[in-house]
Amino acid sequence: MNAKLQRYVLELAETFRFPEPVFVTRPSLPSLEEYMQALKPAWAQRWISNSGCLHQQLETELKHLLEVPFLNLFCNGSIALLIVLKALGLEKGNVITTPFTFPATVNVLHWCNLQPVFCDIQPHTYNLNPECLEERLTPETRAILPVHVFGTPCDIERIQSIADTYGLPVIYDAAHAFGVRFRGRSILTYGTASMVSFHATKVFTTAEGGAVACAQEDLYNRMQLLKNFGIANEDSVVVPGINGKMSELQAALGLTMLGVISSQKRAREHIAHIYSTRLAGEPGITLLKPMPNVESNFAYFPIRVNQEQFGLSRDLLYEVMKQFNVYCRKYFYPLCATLPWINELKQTSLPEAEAAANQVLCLPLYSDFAPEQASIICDILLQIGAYARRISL
Ligand code: T4K
Repeated sequence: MNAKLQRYVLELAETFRFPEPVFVTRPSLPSLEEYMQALKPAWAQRWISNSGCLHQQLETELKHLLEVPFLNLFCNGSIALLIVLKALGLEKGNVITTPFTFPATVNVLHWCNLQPVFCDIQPHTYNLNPECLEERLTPETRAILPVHVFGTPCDIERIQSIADTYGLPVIYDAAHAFGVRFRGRSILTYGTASMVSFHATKVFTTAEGGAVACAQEDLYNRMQLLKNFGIANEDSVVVPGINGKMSELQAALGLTMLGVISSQKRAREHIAHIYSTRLAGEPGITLLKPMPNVESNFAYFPIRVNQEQFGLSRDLLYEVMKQFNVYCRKYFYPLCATLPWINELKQTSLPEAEAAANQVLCLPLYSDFAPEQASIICDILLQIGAYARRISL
């Protein structure tokens, strides 16, 4: 870091450094007493996994809340995605997906012996660009796996129309999209199936966990078998399944979260509003624009940093923020197309995804993050940017 900037950062940190580390997210947990209360039925029955009463209750409640015909719970989102691909019989060939995602999306394809074929992204949503989709189709294409990145819905209608033309299933990685609605409908009702993650960093959490929503009962039943070793009954094991089950301890946490998700969402919205208002118009910082017909879940707050206009690169800003005890995240860097076991960049030009991977930074956003803290983050960003431009780093 340039010596002048370092001196300025140290000076500014005397006023603005947070006493405790501020992470990109934190799970908002119920009290321990509430959690213990929720666990009581499992303890009473000494039934702590394998579709116990809490698991059943959570599955039913989430199915209603998320307005989906069928919903299957899993031990985590990655296994959920793996199992839905297996349940759809996708075992070889190509799957078109986005490179701008968490490694889980493409690693799951790798585990299923499916070759990811990357499609570039739309710069204004960070989602797979359907305009590039058709040119990536080949006779080897078996499915489309788009991601609702940061909870922003993909161009669902265009993707579905291409999928229908070529008779392909669309499996949405909706890991970030719990509770998002598009055109008055739950986002999870679109496509052949959607996977949502309940990891500790997500807006609805079971510590580790996830679910797949789908409209077909037979797909639900196949996933049911695959997540329980393929066991149909005590005398027959009918498919080579795996253990993908959610435990009662996870389900109990989920049940306690159900009562607070609306208020938590309002709190996140308030933080997002502070960031949006204060950072709008800042040179070199681009925010995601709210989309029409979308009810957001305010899961992430990505900003895009243009080095020339802001004065600092995204990577330098990330380092500078650490000096204020603020741990932002470079979601999603490195680009999945560059992972050594995937390395598809050689064949594909992905300029928008590469630029996003080098410029996007997620700011802290969670429901008990104080609005005053969000304001301080804005103060830091604005002052650092103004200084960097003044001394033209
Ligand atoms: N598809 C997509 C598009 C995904 O983004 C993900 C997961 C998946 C699929 C797979 O779903 P799961 O199999 O995970 O259900 C985090 C999460 O681990 C990961 O679930 C998530 N996406 C990804 C976007 O974020 P990391 O490597 O950033 O996690 P970590 O442990 O560094 O946590 C981030 C921050 O959260 C920490 O700095 C502090 C805070 N934190 C974390 C944990 C675990 C807490 O405050 N408490 C905690 O318990 O990946």
